[in-house]
Amino acid sequence: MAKRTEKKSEDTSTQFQEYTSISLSDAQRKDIIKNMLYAREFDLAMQRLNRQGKAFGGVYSQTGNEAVSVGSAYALGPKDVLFPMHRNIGGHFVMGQTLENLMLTFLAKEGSLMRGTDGTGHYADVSRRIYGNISHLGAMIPVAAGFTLASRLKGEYCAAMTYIGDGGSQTGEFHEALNFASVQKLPLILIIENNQYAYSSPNHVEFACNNLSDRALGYGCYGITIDGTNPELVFDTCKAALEKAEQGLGPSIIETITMRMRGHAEHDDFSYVPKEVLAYWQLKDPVATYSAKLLATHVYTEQELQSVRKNIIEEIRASIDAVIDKPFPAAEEAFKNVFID
Ligand SMILES: Cc1ncc(C[n+]2csc(CCOP(=O)(O)OP(=O)(O)O)c2C)c(N)n1
Ligand SMILES: [Mg+2]
Repeated sequence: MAKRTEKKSEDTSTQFQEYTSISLSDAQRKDIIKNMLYAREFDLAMQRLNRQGKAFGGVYSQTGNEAVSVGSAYALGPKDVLFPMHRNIGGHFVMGQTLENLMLTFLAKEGSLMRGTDGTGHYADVSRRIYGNISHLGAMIPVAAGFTLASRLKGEYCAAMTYIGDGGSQTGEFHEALNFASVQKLPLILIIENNQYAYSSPNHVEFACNNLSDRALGYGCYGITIDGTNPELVFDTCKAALEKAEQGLGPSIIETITMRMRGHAEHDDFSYVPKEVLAYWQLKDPVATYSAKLLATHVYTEQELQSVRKNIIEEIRASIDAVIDKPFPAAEEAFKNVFID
């Protein structure tokens, strides 16, 4: 067993990971950090490809959101479905999406799941139970609720997990879907990703309640607000919500508190975000703090974790090389699968 090393007094890297799940095995913890690393490294690769003019359209960084996207999707049962949003690349990896499919889609290449017509992951992959991203702003919540109702009408059961931002939580569709899902007691898990900003608007100009999960009382469903940087806390909270849903107790709103560490998309220099706020959240970086926790608890040695990361970086590099010179779709593709032939 590796020797426990003395923690330096200025090392704050583990202090934010105090919550530990009692239901996760070490093998599952390894799986969680691996998916978080895929998410982080994919994100960094997209930022680079955007600067090189190769990933165009919106590149919405999810750096800082890995504990939410991975911890939540990891809690899903084998029949449950995922409706991810623009900062949930981690969930795609958890559901078994391949790097090749993601790279083809995000680089808008011919042969991708969106036939090259989209570069921000608005695809559905029924075989992997991924349905999304319909819109950034609330339109996905009623569809996810409807998906669970359709299964019920067919005499089947599946829960749906979907996501909305702090800004998107202020739309009419949020209210209509939550109200309907609560009345029907649908197995809907709504994760609110409160990353402090909706584009350049901070929380205090978006809503006046203390916590966005307080709204659950008004709908008659469950609501909780948690730290969104600890994947084990996110996992356990989602598992508990999924269990309630399966018992017929209806939807849950889980507000996860994180920080958007970059601009809304890569074109935005986010100069409106105070530097000291970013510095505070940098200390809570979910990938760094969870890595530190897994080292401190001897789930991984430093060398093992470094090699996991290195292999992921190499895999991502290879997937870029395999896809980058593929053609874009023919212009006619843009006219297919629209409302009128
Ligand atoms: C009807 C409509 N208005 C505006 C936009 C542009 N838009 C997309 S996401 C977004 C802000 C979303 O903020 P939030 O819900 O907090 O999610 P975040 O991007 O912070 O994760 C805006 C203004 C849009 N897509 N649709
Ligand atoms: Mg936001």
